[in-house]
Amino acid sequence: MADAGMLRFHVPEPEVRPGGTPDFSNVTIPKAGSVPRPEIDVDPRTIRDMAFSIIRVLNRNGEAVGPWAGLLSDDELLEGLRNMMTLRSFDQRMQMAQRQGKTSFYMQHLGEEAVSCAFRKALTPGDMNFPTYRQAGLLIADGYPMVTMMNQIYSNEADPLKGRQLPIMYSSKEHGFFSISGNLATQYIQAVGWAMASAISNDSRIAAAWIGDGSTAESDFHAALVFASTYKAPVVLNVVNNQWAISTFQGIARGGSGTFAARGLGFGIPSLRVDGNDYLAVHAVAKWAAERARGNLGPTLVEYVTYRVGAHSSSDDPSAYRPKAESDAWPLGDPIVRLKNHLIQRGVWSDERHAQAEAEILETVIAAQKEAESHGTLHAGGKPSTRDMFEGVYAEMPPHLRRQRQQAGV
Ligand SMILES: Cc1ncc(C[n+]2csc(CCOP(=O)(O)OP(=O)(O)O)c2C)c(N)n1
Ligand SMILES: [Mg+2]
Repeated sequence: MADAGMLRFHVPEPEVRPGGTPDFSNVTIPKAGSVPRPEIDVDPRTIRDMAFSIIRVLNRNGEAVGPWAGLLSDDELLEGLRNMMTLRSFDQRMQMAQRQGKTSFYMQHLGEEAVSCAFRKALTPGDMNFPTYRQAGLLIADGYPMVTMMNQIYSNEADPLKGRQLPIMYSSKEHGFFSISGNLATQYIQAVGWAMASAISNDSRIAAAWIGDGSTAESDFHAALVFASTYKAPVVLNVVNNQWAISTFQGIARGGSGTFAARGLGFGIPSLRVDGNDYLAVHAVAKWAAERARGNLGPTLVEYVTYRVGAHSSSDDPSAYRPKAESDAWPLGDPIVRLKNHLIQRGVWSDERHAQAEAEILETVIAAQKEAESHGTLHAGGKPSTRDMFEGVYAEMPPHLRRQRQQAGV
């Protein structure tokens, strides 16, 4: 019997803390190829169990199996591998640049490269992503110049945003990448609104919303689901569950819902979970969801099950809140290694070619870095002009800003 008069509330705790042995035995991993692929106009009530399973294509032997396999050619897969390797190499160099004081701040994607790189390939030019800081792969996979990204990271004279944004908070309309906002979950309501506007203007462009596990606790996430489901907005609702929200484990934001995908069920939104470290599975599910959106079938909620191997940001030390070897114990492996093994298994790749590609990519990233550094870094060389701070925000500059500009003498 409950204690009469003694009320308690419940604070979920991670299974293991620093010093403990990592344990993911509670993460149920279905066999690759075992989850069916429904028609895109499926009645969401008939696929509720998909919100509790995990769609996987690549098996332990590196083979692509099951109904979600077979969409990508050798060349497309090789390009996917190259994009993920480029993102990883880019991250390594920029993380190092942060340590060298060339930028104030950096956030990497280590272990999560497949999510954004594969998703990008399921979209059509003109579609609009509303990303967080953990989806630079959308830009890399779309051919956005690395040197432009670096110019912004360094806040140098060639920074396309002229020092008015945090480093890594990119923006590119041409590449379907809405300006990143540090205010998390705003991406969800904005994506749904953009998608509705696209439909209102009889356009064919769809939107993609992005959010992390932790940020689904924000009310914007839930408000966006109301609008998306009621109006059947042409949007793909992505939740990247990388197990951590800085030092808070995913169980806090997930609460009693079992999975993040299950959050969509109460709204009648088809909700799937996918192995976020499986390039082929991510791409196939993204394509399925994008086709639904473009076919006026409404939103799809997709939970990418992955793991944040690196620190949250350059300001974070994960050893304070999780066991050091936890990422090694993560049961879904590494996305680059898994795609590499698949390509070797297909007979179009080898360890030697991989090592060679790694060296070539590093060379390309270093060349871009040299070029960016010729335009300046945080504490050295060219900077955006002080005048830029006052431009480009208001159509007509308000009097207080005019006064400040005069005082600054620019
Ligand atoms: C609305 C809002 N609240 C708090 C923060 C501070 N903050 C920055 S990142 C972060 C954790 C987000 O975790 P998650 O959503 O899981 O994304 P991840 O970093 O794991 O990709 C928090 C709380 C913020 N940026 N915006
Ligand atoms: Mg997270």
